[in-house]
Amino acid sequence: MTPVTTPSPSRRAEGPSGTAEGPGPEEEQALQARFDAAVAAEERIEPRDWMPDAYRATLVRQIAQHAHSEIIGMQPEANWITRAPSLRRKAILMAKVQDEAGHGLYLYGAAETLGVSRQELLDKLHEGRQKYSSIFNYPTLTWADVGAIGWLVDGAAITNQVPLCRCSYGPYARAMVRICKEESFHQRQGYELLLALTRGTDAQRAMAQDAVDRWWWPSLMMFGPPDDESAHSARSMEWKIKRHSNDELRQRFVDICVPQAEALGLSLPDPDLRWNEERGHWDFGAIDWEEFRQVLKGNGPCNEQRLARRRAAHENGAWVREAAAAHAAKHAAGGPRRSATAPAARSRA
Ligand code: FAQ
Repeated sequence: MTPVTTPSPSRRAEGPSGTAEGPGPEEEQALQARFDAAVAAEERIEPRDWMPDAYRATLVRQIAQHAHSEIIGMQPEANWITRAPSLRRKAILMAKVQDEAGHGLYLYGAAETLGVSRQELLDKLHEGRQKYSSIFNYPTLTWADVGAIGWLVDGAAITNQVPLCRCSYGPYARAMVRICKEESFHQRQGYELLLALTRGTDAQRAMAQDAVDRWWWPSLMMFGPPDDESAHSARSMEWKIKRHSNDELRQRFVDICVPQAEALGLSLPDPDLRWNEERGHWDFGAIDWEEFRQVLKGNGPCNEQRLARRRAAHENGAWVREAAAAHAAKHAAGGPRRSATAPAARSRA
């Protein structure tokens, strides 16, 4: 884990000469210089530090999109919880889907440190004003899809997210450390599930191959548009929010997957995949970016269904949020404390 630096008070927005209106132009220049120096020195930017508005906005955009992906990403796999083939598989899948909800919580929490509320972000998701990952707009047609999601989707997520543990913004970087640990279990359970299928009957092997055929290309799209079309990459890399470009990470993922597919006894659906001795990487075929654009526009196979389900879940959960708020308000007003009653309850037991 990257060491956490304590922000120097002089980087804080509320400096001794700060006014209610914020810093004047000269002070702002000095704050900008300090921010740039902190980023260059690999220090962490913390919530109370001064930061450029565009840096804050970029983080809110990326973290919100990431958080939304985690909670929308619960749906495709949750579709298989009731039909998992054994109690063991059901327990594993339930734990995984719950982990994704937890990841959403850490990430909404990280976004809140930037001054946006969770409600505001959820409203934007529900109104289609903020994105979530394209990958979750594809259907899970068979049990093998649960394995393919674990192996490929979680695998792509880890490849993309391990460098985010070194993101310049402290709360996001720290949330990513825990998320990546959990994601690597998810990836292994997917691989192990596929391994069980490929060692099974012909029908099970065919089901595993079919799932990999359908999830391979959408997984490559998770890394975002090619570098020359990526609107935010250059700036995000300067700010050390992103550490690698979309294409670099996509290539890293392909290089990791090819030998793993071989070990599984599965093929990847790309006739142009071949080892390039000169580059020291696997060459791969052209991605259908038109499909990616259509999914982002809302025209993927499951976009409507995913958002409708999310909105319904939010509405159905209103009573839980209200009850939790009422409970918190009661305790804040000095209501009964659990610690006062617990010993008596224990002594009666
Ligand atoms: N889907 O300029 P760039 C998971 C948008 S979590 C949808 O390259 P950037 C765990 C992008 O937002 C998966 N939109 O953007 C799990 C921007 O639009 P905007 C999510 C995409 O931010 C597993 C526009 O295109 N992971 O899987 C996509 O520099 C299993 C231009 O793109 C993260 O969010 C896409 N694939 O780079 C859960 C990781 N790609 O905002 C359940 C953190 C791009 O201007 C089950 N995020 N766009 O309207 C990132 O690393 C970056 O945001 C990228 C995009 C790499 C996704």
